[in-house]
Amino acid sequence: NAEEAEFVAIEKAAASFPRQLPDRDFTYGTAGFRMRADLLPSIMFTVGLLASLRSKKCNGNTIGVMITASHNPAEDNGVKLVDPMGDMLNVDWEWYAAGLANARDPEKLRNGYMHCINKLKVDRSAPSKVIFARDTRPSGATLVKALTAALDAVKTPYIDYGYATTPQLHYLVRATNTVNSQYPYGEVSEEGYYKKLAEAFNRAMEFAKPNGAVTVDCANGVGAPKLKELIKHLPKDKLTINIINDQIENPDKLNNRAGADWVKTQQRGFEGFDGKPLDRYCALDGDADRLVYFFNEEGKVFRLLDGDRIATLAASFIGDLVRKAGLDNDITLKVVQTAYANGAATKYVEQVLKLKVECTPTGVKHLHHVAAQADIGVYFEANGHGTVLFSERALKTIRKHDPQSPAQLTALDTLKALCDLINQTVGDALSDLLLVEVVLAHKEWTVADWLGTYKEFPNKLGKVNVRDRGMYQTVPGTAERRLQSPPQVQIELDNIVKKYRDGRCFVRASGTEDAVRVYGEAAEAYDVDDMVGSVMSVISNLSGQMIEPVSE
Ligand code: G16
Repeated sequence: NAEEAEFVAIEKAAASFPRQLPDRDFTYGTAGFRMRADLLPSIMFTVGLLASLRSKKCNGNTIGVMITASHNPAEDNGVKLVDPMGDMLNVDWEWYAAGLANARDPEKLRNGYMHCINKLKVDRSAPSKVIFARDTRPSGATLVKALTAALDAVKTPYIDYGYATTPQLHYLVRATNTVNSQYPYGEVSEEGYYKKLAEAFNRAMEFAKPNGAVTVDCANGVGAPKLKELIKHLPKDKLTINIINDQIENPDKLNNRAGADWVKTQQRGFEGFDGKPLDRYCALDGDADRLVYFFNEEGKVFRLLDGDRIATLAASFIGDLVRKAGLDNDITLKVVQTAYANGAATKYVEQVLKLKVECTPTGVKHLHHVAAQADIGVYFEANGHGTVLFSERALKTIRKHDPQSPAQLTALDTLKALCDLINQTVGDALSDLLLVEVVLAHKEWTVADWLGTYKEFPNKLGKVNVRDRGMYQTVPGTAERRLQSPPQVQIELDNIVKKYRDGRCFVRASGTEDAVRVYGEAAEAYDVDDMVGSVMSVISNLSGQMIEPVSE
């Protein structure tokens, strides 16, 4: 029968992608499966199976598969699934994704597949469709073969969008699934993405003067060619964008001493950075879903404007627009952060912007979920990953509002433009870049003005490479601020932290790398170095592993 024929096809195709590392269990982490690329083909195959089932479960709506390891080194790769409205895969399905990925032989794969169908109540005969794209990693081509082998085996039609940024794939998924709805998200093409952003940017900049040029470090990743395409669509007189680190033909250069993760964790510019005082720079990561700004002050003092800064800038500007448009009684804003948010940023949002802040565990999937419940939810991780979500309720209110003065009309028009400019599916470095440029232009601010809004607590983010990150578990409900196991680490950490004025420090396992991250803040910069260094030593002594220097 048809079902048995499908099993046979799956087993036959799966034989070409044998599972690696039989003694290790794979997990669907912070941003999907991520590891050394040579370990991934079998997982990619099972992701194909799950994407097909997810699409069937979602009434045949299109599901996205993004092949990327984002900020990780070039030899890694990864995969994440995108749900019909362009958001991350429903968390309830992550467990099933891991179950399939961990099937060690054909029989277990068959059982796992049936388990998904039965438990998730999937109608096997329902229609399905998948679209996928990848970043510039050379291993992507092999992984596409594993993915399409699975999709062919279960007869799920697909479209390969080739190279794309992660947010572009999220856009394409939502555009595909809303094409016949009352509010189509945009044209279903990469071109449509550029047109939507450029048109909204043009509207948002109608009454604003450009504020000099911005130079973008593209991490030698897929963001480089895609930003070049976007520039072709932008109005020439509104913004000058210079591009550096665009060497995608040299895979070793990806995220190597360049890009948003390097700039944020090292707190310095890309290799060779020599910015003139107050010249505006920013950096994308390997799949262009993160953005951080930076510049040199007089005397070559490096200054970082990270995700916290983008959140505060966006929240203050959008809050002002809501007020100026006369909508402050109807629409409220909320800011969503993680434990990595600088304490000074949180204080600024609560005390100066007078907005509510909520804290979630790391991972945009968590922040997005909470932000989506607000009228307008501004969410950014400190690493530059984030966006602003406008709820259906807020959009309706904005659309039907009747402005009472020319000033209200202008604010309302700019607000409407931002609703289209800001990616509603996921953090998007290209969309965020245009958002920041709009705000700086409207406020007539330099990067120094932006930096001057509040003074950050000195902070440091360190990383200890460990063999078994699974042993590091945080206490549920603490937004990853406290470790549950190994218990002695939290005890030692508490003893270390109390030695420092205004010290705050936490440890958590990375969901994207075989590493444990250590974040700390204190009143003095030298205290932070000392405190984070001591905590890293505790972990490396325990795990017998190498400490990766925070900075050189
Ligand atoms: C991914 C996630 C982010 C997360 C980052 C680091 O970013 O999308 O939400 O902050 O990993 O996560 P972790 O500390 O668990 O390794 P990206 O840009 O690598 O996709």
